[in-house]
Amino acid sequence: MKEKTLEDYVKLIEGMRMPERLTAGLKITQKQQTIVDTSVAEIKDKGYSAVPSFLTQNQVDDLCTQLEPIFAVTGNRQVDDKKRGWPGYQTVHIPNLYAKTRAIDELSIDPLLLFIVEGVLGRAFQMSVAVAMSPGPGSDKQGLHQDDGHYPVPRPHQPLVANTLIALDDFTLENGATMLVPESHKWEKELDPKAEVSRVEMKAGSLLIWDGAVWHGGGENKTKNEIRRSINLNFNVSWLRQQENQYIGISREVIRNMPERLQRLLGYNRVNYLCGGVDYQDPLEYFRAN
Ligand SMILES: O=C(O)CCC(=O)C(=O)O
Repeated sequence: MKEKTLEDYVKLIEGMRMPERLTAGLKITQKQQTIVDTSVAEIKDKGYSAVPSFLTQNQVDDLCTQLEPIFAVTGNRQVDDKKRGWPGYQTVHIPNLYAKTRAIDELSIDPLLLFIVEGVLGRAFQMSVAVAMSPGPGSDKQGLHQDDGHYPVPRPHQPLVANTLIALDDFTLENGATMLVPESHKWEKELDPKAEVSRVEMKAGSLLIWDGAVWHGGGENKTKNEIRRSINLNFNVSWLRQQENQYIGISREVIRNMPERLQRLLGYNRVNYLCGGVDYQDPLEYFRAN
């Protein structure tokens, strides 16, 4: 690495700019803009929103084929965690997806998805963790939980996490369609066990997105032969730590070959002027040069 002179540093400091939005240059149709506006308003109000036909059946089929080796290692494990309220058979999720497959790269930077996430979290957001999920027959329901529980801040608070499920199979009451407690993202209190739970039934190809403060969980899969596959893309504000360490999880070689928008989404980006930079430089430029 070449040593920098005082002049180099002065140039770098003076050249510092706010990073562009992750949505910069993306185009959506008027119809999609209406979906974004409706979805963001619903998430603000109720805590979650479902977008039907987010993917076509061909896209769903393609994802299922590409992700087959990953779904092959999901399954049930027996849990005896009565204190946490998750006893029974719980499915094993598979994280660190970008290290294992290229199948979700384009999906992760889908314009409609990014505009909705930006509407919920604001301009500074990133991928927190990407997971494959496929609770099968015999999976018990999950305990209701919040996805932003690892950030110890008082509630209610501004949205810190926008979590999503992209359904690759139909979500039905029988196979465990997601349970959510409407408006619970506005609560100051802990979970109210008597709170009314809504279920989101949706067709394969739909997108479910929620504020990470909403109490929710997967339902029981009561079927004999249906799995409920989904891709879980979990975003958070980029001034908080990612749930999964993307810098260590994904090799430099894999990152190097990704589209720039995805590199930035995964954390190779600055927040405002200084945060996340290296030696006064945009981290992606620094990464490319070193
Ligand atoms: O499978 C679902 O519907 C929800 C999954 C979930 O909330 C989780 O695994 O944390």
